[in-house]
Formats: sequence, C-alpha cells, structure tokens
Amino acid sequence: VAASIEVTDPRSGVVIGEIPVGDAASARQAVTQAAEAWPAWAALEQSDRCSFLRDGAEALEAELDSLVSIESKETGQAQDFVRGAISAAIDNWRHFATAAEGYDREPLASGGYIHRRSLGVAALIVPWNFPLLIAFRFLPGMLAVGNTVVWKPSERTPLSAIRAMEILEGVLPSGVATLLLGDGRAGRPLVEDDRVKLVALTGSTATGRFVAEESARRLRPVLLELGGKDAVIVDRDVDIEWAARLVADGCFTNTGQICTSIERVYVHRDIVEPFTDALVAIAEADWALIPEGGPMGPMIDRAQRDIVTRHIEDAVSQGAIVRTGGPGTDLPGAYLPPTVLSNVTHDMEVMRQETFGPVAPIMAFDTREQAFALAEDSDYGLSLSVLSSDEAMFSRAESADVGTVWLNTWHSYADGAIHQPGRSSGSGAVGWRGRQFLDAVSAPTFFGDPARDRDH
Ligand code: TXE
Repeated sequence: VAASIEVTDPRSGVVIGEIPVGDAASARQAVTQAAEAWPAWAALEQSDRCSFLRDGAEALEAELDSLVSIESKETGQAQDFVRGAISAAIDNWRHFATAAEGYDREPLASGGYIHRRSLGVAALIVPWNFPLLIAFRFLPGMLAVGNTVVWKPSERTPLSAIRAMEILEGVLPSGVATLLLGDGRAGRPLVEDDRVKLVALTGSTATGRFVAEESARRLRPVLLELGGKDAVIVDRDVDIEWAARLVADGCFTNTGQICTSIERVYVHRDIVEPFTDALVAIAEADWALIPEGGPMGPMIDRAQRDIVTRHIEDAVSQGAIVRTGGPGTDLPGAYLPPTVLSNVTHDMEVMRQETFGPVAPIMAFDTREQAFALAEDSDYGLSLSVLSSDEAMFSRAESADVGTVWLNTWHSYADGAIHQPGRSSGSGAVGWRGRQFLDAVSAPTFFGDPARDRDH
C-alpha cells in the first residue's frame, strides 16, 4: 500500500517532493484543530481579525520569491506568470482585511440590524492549476468573518501550500488555518465530517457532486466551481487577426488549464477559413513549444495529457482534421503543442467533455440562433465569449445559462463581480472580492433592535 504521493516537476517528470496520501485520522485531526481554534477566533473583534490578515499579507509578501519559485516548479508555469498570480493572491489578504471591517453589523433604516457571524469550520479544497491564487481567493475572506479553515491543497501541487502555511503559522493564532495533505483519501473524510459547516471546492464535477451530496445530507452550504467547456462565438464582422489572437489566448494560456479556458470555437461560416488559417499561424508563431522558457508550459502531468490526447484521437477517428499540433512529442515531462482542429462535430468528446488542454476545436455556424444553440448545447456553463459588433448578439447573450459573459474580450475580471456557474459547472455565488463572497461564508441573524430600547 502506497503511504505517500510523489510530487513531480511537469517539465521533466523528476520527483521534487513527497506527501502522505492522507486518511480519515489525519482529516479528523485537522478538523479537531480547527474546531478548537474556532470559538476564540470567532470571538475576536472584527478589526482584530482584520489586522491578523494584514500581517498575513506582509509575511507572505516578504517570502514572495520563495513562493514563486516553489509554485513555478510544481506547476511548470513560467516564473513571471506565477508571480502575477501569487501577487494577486496575497493582495486578497489586504482586500478582505479592508472589506470585512464593519461587515459584521449592518443597521437597517427601518430599525434593527443584521449581525453576521461565522459558520464554524470551513473546508477549502483546492485544485492544481493555480494553487495559491485559488486558495487565497477563499482563505482570507473565510477567516475574516471568523471561520477557521482546513485547507486541502491538490496532491499534485502541495509544496507551495506547505511553504505558505509555514509562513502563516508565524502570524495567525494556532489552528485558525490548518493544512491537510493527501488526495481524495484525505478529502473524502474531511467532507464527511459533521463538524465541517461549509465546503468550498474548486475541482472536477465528479468531486463536486460528491461534496454536494454529502453536504445536502447535512444541510450545509457549499461553494462549487467545477468543470467548464467554455465557448467563444466569433461573428463575421470582426477583425480576423484580432479575433484569432484573442481566441489563441483563451485556448492556450496556461496550456489550456484554466476553468474558463476557451474549449469550443464557433465561427461564422463567412470567415471560418481565414480565421482558422490565422489561428494556426498564431499558434505556430506565438505559442510554439520551446521547453526552455517558451510561452507555453507543459501540462500538469502525463495523466492529464493522456485525457487531451484521447480527446484529439477520438475527434480524428470521427473525421476531425488536425490543422496544427496534435499529440506526440519527444519532449520529457508533459508537453503537448497548441492544437487546432477543424471539421469537428458535437458528437466528439472534444466538444462535450472538459479537455483542460491547449486545444482549439472549430465549428462553423450560419445564424445567430445556431451559434447560441451550439454554445448552449453543453453540460457546462462557466463563461461565454462573444466577439461581434452586433448589438443583437449581445442581448441574446443575456439569456445564456452561464455565470460570466465576455463581450469582445476573454478573462477580464473586476472587483465585486459575481461568477455564478451555470449547469453542471457548479453552484454558489463565488464572486471575485465581492461582498457576496462574505455573505456566502457567513450567516446573518436579524436583531430586532427596538426591543433593546424599550422602557422596561
Ligand atoms: O480534480 P479533482 P483533478 C477538471 C479537469 C481535470 C479534472 C480532474 O478537467 O481533468 O477536473 O482533475 C480533491 N472528496 N478540473 O483530478 O479530483 C483533490 O485531492 C474531497 C477543473 O485534479 O476534483 C483536489 O484537492 N476532495 C478545475 C481537489 O479535490 C476530493 C480545476 C480537485 O481534485 C475528492 C482542476 C473527494 N472525494 C480540475 N476527490 C477547474 N474548474 O478549474 C478529490 N478531491
């Protein structure tokens, strides 16, 4: 029986670390620690918790270089890219320190007030594509309102979390944040623990269903951001070169391993050929595989690359044409070149299941309705991008069952935005630095204030 999990460098496949597989006992112990720390943490003044968060930001920032170097090694992502992600992640500690000031008490104009209290122990289950950014999208806000947190990083990228916890342990009261290492063998008992009052998962839809079922049984809230199969609609009136560049960014950034990566490309028939040629040229010129520091890094590991390879091979076996890329490189590690497919149909896995790799499958459409019918023919609904100058296209997008619509852009975020996943992509409004986020990780109680003033 394997007692540990090896962590590998995706660039080389070389083992760079080892963690325990996790078990029920380690999960139980982590929850106990968090449960014991909760009453004192929750009883602190809001402003005291906020000042702990500011100290957390400072301590993490002082060690930014080491965090960047570790996360870059375990994800295979370029250092600059990782630096941007971790800097934004650390900034969230400051953001929530400010946003949560005064949040716990909201006076109502017509009398009384709403008091917001913590839920208790929160489980934070994180994937491997942005280890610290996703963890710190949640952790500081959860702590800010008085929850304590058991943080389970992905077994593929636990090293940055281990380093971050070492840093945070020097700042936060003991047990307020507890790291739980391992894979599903640690995650499952964590979710099954009755003492856990909230679960936030970013991960696969299969794991999300498990979390939702276990949580329904316990009438416990969940925040689920799961798989995606996001579409872009490219209308005939766009500048082809501009549109192809934007679609390449959407498909190939982080080697296609972003929840809102573009995974389906619908192009107006009038421009589909020149658009495809432009996308192929951009893929070959700007996203070529150069292992020593090219724009596109490896996939997280070979198992993940095998899924992408399977999707491409399934498509080709049903008549898709590989315009550039495709599986089969001699490089070490888990590389796969940017791949453009034409002649695809909705019967193919590459248009139905989450691929999570650098693949742009292109289909032509003739009318607006057809474009939206194709885009909406999916189990998933994280985001939709619409590239057009036709106002009717934009109004039609308002009824799409997705959490985010990007008009003539991709992946633009704003403080306060909500991203409520559609269909099987998740549930729970997880905003980016929104007040909704704090609402989702706390519980309101209404106080009928006039009673307090009554003449006894
Ligand atoms: O996800 P898992 P994996 C998609 C992507 C990928 C697929 C599988 O398509 O190919 O999911 O990736 C923990 N109870 N996304 O295997 O297994 C696990 O240890 C509790 C999209 O990495 O869902 C890890 O910490 N926890 C996504 C986390 O859940 C469990 C990002 C996610 O792992 C558990 C990542 C269980 N039963 C993958 N089983 C996105 N939308 O961004 C596993 N875990």
